[in-house]
Amino acid sequence: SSNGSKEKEKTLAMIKPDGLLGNYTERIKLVILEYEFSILKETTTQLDQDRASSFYTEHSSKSFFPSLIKYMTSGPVLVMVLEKENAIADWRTLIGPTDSSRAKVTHPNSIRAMCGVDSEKNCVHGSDSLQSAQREISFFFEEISSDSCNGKHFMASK
Ligand code: RTP
Ligand code: MG
Repeated sequence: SSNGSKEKEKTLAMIKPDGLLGNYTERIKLVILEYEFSILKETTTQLDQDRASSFYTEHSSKSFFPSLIKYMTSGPVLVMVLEKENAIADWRTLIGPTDSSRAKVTHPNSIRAMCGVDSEKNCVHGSDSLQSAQREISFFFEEISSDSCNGKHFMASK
């Protein structure tokens, strides 16, 4: 900002089904706290096919999409809103590259190296941009948005 103060940023972090199943939650949260993120909100939820497909809609035409949806619906996920300066990029750095088997070689201290398995089962998610972070936080935590309050449902009830 113009006065040089450092502004906090929010990102959406998720522990995917393999992370929860493998009991990695505590270890991942230790990393989160060690790197001085604040956990503003968290909830555990089971995604169904529609919600998983909607969350990963950008990948709907990819060959790996059916497998991704099967994976993401295979058990509950833990979603968290993390906050700190530069949260979006810092969380992406901490989780490491998409392919966990490669992460174990190139980024051995990353979360995906610690608890992921391969290019699909990589145990965690992080928003990849400010726009994604806003969309994904709303997806899980602000489902009754101000838009819908001001939209046709609200108007129709008048
Ligand atoms: P995420 O969105 O989950 O944080 O992961 P990412 O940005 O590192 O990777 P992205 O390209 O957005 O892919 C989303 C998720 O799809 C699965 N995937 N499988 N089999 C494959 O080649 C493949 N590629 C991606 C992974 O679970 C990946 O995190
Ligand atoms: Mg992604």
